Amino acid sequence: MMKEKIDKMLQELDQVRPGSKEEVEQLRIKYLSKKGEITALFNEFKSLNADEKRTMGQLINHLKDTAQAKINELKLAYDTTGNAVEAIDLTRSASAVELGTRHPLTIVRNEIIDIFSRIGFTISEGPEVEDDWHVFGALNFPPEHPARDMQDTFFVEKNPDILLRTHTSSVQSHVMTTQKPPIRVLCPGRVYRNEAISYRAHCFFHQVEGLYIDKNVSFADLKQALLYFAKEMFGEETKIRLRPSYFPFTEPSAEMDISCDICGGSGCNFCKHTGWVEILGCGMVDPAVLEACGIDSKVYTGYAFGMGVERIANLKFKVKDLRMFSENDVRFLKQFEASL
Ligand code: 2NM
Repeated sequence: MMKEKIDKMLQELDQVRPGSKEEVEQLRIKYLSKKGEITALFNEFKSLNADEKRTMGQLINHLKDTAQAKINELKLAYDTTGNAVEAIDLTRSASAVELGTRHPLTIVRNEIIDIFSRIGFTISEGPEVEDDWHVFGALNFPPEHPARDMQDTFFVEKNPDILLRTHTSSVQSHVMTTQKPPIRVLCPGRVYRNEAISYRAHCFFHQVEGLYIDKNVSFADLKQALLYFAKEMFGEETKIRLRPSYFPFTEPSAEMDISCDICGGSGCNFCKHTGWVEILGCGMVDPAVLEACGIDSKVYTGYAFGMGVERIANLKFKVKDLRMFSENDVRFLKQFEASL
């Protein structure tokens, strides 16, 4: 008789699905309050004989514990104001951790660094905010050079001039004034120029510049190093050509083209139907630069080169709008896979 009552209550407790905090409270009253059903069972229990007490005692205690635990659990579904809190499914497996990807400019920069490190270049880095001397003065830029104008360069302070570097050669000014030749450095980093932003220009971009100073460094050494770079970066069949150019810090100066690997030289939009695409500037370090940095230009010569990382990335990945590189759109960024 009592056993049946207990079993029935256990079954009810297992199946109750209260819809509000009040219904939970009613359940507590129904079973566990002074006038509750379980309390009534305890009163009934007193009139049982010793034998029955032994078996029923355990069952009633179990029922009471079960009811209490159930009600406590049901209460957790509501906050202090009685609103339902969202049930947490503890059995659900955790969502997979999504791995990030390297930024395309990082991928290209790392590849450039890797290629030149195999022929002895090491990395130097320096500040983005610089004084005039390290960006222009030491590098043979005359006082009236247009790059020194507010139109082209971002100034942080005037007199003395503090500015955002317009090329990473400023790092090489530091290296040349603080280290003795032989010097063989690569300077990757962000540079700033005061330009109107469009699909092909931004007010900041990224460079890798190289500098090699030693006794007997020649233009032939420069050409050989750059040919090696072009083949490693764009494939063994890649050809290079050098066109005479002008930079304040090098003499002679040249711009380097590589054979267009998009059309294979037959002519396309990318190479403007010339079969060649420009990828970097270079030259022999002007003796005036060496002297300004305290290096004897009668003993030492050097070559230098500089390239835009965005430019190389455009050639490798065919990105049409340069602004994509700085917008942090994950749908764009996720498309690139790094091996370095
Ligand atoms: C370029 C092109 C040509 C260059 C020169 C120097 C330094 F510090 F030696 F004077 N560093 N980088 C250089 C030369 C950079 O970028 C288009």
